[in-house]
Amino acid sequence: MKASLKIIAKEIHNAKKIAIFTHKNPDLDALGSSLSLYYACRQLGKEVDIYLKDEILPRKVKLIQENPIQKDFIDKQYDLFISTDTSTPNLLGDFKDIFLNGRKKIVLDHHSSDLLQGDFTYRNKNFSSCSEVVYKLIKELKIEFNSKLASLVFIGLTGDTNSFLNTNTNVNSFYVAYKCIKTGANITFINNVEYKSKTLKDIELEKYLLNNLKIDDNIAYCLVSLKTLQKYNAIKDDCDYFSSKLLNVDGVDISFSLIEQTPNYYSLSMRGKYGFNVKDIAEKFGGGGHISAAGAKIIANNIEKLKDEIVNECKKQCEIK
Ligand SMILES: [Mn+2]
Repeated sequence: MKASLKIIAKEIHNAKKIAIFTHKNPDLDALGSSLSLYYACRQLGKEVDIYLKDEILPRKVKLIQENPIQKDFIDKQYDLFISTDTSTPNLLGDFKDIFLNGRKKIVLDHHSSDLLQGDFTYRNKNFSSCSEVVYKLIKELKIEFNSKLASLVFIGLTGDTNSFLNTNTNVNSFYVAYKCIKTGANITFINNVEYKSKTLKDIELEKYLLNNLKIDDNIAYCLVSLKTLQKYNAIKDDCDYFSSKLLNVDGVDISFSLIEQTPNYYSLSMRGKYGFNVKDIAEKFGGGGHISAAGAKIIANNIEKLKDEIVNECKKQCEIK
């Protein structure tokens, strides 16, 4: 059921015990939105826990500073389950069934697909990040927006807008960023950790990207096999920015990276310039996301063949445009 943030704030006020969930393979918005909500609920004096199975990368732990996330669910007879930044049930990973069976569920999101529904759902596609949704909710909760909350909201914002460069960046992104900075979000620290802390391994991977990128008309892509990952002692997450970086090339409208995470299991990450819808392409491969930033997980046994299929879908999408 669709609900206003006013009604959701009332539900939070009425609850004693709250559990918060977000999507697996958490990005900065998943962490920023769920953790800012966690601390906001704590400020209200609620008994609150946050659950996520995934290991958080050291750089992300450094960003969020404290890590209260629990891996194992404890059934405390919660009054309320809240999910942030999650569009479909499967993205809740191991907590999917637990969440779906919750006695009262709130869904806070900004994706356009709406397969995950709560008893109270607030989903606003006009926001570039779910952290902006949480910012608005914090205002409704009438609690102090302090520097800790501001830093977490800003982390989500900078993540989902790619430092305010993605086409989803809009007046609300800058408005909330302004509020965060005014409230004391430590943007110098956040920018240093997120954008200016490359390791030598990162530089080697960037060299790989620059040496191996391919351009086909207005489409740019890079393939990374498991063997390559192993050679660089890297994991998929180390290459997450490849697709964004490829979109910076003049004349390129759609970019993607295809990374073999485990044998024959591929992670597709796509980016599109303004007017190019990569969400529809990702959906053709079982994934989803936003118009300008989307992805999918694909099982395949031939990376070249899979790449050709993706390039073909990109070309079709350019024709539709
Ligand atoms: Mn998001």
